Amino acid sequence: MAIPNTKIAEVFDELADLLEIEGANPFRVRAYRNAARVIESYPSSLAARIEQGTPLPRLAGIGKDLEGKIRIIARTRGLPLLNDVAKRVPPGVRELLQLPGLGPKRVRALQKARGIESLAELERAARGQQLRSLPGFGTRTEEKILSELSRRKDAPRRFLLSAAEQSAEPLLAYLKGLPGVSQAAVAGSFRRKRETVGDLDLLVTCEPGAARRIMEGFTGYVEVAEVLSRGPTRSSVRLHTGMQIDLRVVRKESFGAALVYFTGSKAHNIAIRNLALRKKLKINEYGVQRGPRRIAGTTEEEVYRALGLPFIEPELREDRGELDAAARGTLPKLVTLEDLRGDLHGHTIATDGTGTLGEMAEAARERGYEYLAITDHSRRLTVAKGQTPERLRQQLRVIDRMNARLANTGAGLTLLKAAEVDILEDGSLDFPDSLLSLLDFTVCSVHHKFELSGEKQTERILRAMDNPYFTILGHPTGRLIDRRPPYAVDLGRIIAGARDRGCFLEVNSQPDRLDLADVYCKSAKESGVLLAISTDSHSPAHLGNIRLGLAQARRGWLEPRDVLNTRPLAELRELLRRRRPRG
Ligand code: DGT
Ligand code: CA
Ligand code: CA
Ligand code: ZN
Repeated sequence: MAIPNTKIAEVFDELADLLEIEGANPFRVRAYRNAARVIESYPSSLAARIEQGTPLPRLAGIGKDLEGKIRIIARTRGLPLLNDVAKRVPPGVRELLQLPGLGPKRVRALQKARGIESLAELERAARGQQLRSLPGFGTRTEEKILSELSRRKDAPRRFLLSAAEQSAEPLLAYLKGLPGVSQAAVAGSFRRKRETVGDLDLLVTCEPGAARRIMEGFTGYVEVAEVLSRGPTRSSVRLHTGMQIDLRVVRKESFGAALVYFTGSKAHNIAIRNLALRKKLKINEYGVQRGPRRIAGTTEEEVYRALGLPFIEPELREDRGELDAAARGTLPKLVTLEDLRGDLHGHTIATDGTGTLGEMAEAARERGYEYLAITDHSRRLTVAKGQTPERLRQQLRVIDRMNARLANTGAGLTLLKAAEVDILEDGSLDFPDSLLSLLDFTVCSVHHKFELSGEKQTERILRAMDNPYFTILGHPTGRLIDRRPPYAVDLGRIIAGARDRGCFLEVNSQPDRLDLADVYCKSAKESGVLLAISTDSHSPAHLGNIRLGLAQARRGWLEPRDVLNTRPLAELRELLRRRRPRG
């Protein structure tokens, strides 16, 4: 599998960070950072081109030298230069970078002026009030560092699903490539696609006698920072990213039972164990037994069948009614990536995106989409270059021309004319109806006044929904996972309000938003409110985040019919228009 552009960009970003900490020439640092931005927003896979032997496109600021490095990264997933630099920077210093608010500049200052080379040394210095006098720091920074350090100690660290993927996918590929490995899978919360993951639980089966060498291969993986335990069938390591991994080698005839057990959740496991007891069966990670006889264990299907149940998708295994539904034959047929015909939330360079209209369209076409909505920001959001009515009108003309061209070339893609319109404090929308009426639909979002009381915030959004040009509520709670709590809002009333008015709710796929969260997706579905699974892309590459919103939707039991963007274009247009005044 070709390495994605975002991963290539990460290598350059890390290189830039480390060089900056070392005090390298600022132009050199900037060149790597610039390369990272250009690469991550390039709409198609550079590594795939390299694999196919297609010449690389001309990329702004990327000359022969950088191109050579891109080729090395694409081929080896690494860069010798980065390894060299990484060896020169102490690992403790690299860890400092993980604290929010500590970029390479500050890390360099800490190291140079205070000799701080680890989190422990940082804590000592902050407690001794030795940071506040550093240029660019101050009392507040010092306090923030202390509170962040104590937060990390209290809360066991969890990783965003997207970050967990970056550890899990290459490791899984590596394990599959080890001699003697037959099957390998990630279980645990990662497989259930929870929005955050505590640790990764890996399972492999192997040929007889290979277990020991596989364990050696695992603990010798290049990303391993620390081996926590090592045994013949189970080992644990911590990667440089901080992610902990448990690997278990299981027998082929137990793979299904182990997969069920270690996929969990714990609550689901307990529920199926109770069900098994009622059926006079015994279930554990080795298999299902009736008396002395083993009746299942090789595959998950077999294990569930032994319990009298159909296969239950991992995303549903949370003991939220899935066993009853399975027993009654009413499990949802979950929406899949193939069901999604387009994306209803994307930004361009007209506001805070990094891709042009053409680049966004090309990326959507490459995904085989029927439609992509362009939803640049409305004027209030000045930090994101929100568009004036004049600029929006201009953009609509460009979209018309582009659609004509797309139609002529038989691209099969239509750009939808939309905007992400701010919901103002009084519940009015940031553009006049006369302008909104020119759009195919709107995504309406709260971007300020997060601190309103629950009552006021709920009223504000419901009032906005009263406007017939309100179509989809964008990122409905405003939360940023682990960074910003949802604003106070009564989602029960919002869901009922959306149903009564015929509005839709968004499942925003940004890795740290995933908003609406799974349980609210389920209540919306049960109320008959359709959801839009959207990326809120700010670059062509972000269109790929759709898998994360999809995961949240599947955890919310959504089927294709519950999702707005499974509709073919003509049907979608009908739905988007249904609240509007005729004429
Ligand atoms: P995480 O890592 O906190 O994101 O969540 P999980 O679900 O991956 O939990 P983890 O890593 O502690 O354990 C993996 C699976 O192993 C878990 O989903 C279910 C199973 N498991 C762990 N402990 C227990 C237990 O005490 N009882 C049962 N029945 N299953 C357990
Ligand atoms: Ca886990
Ligand atoms: Ca675990
Ligand atoms: Zn947006």
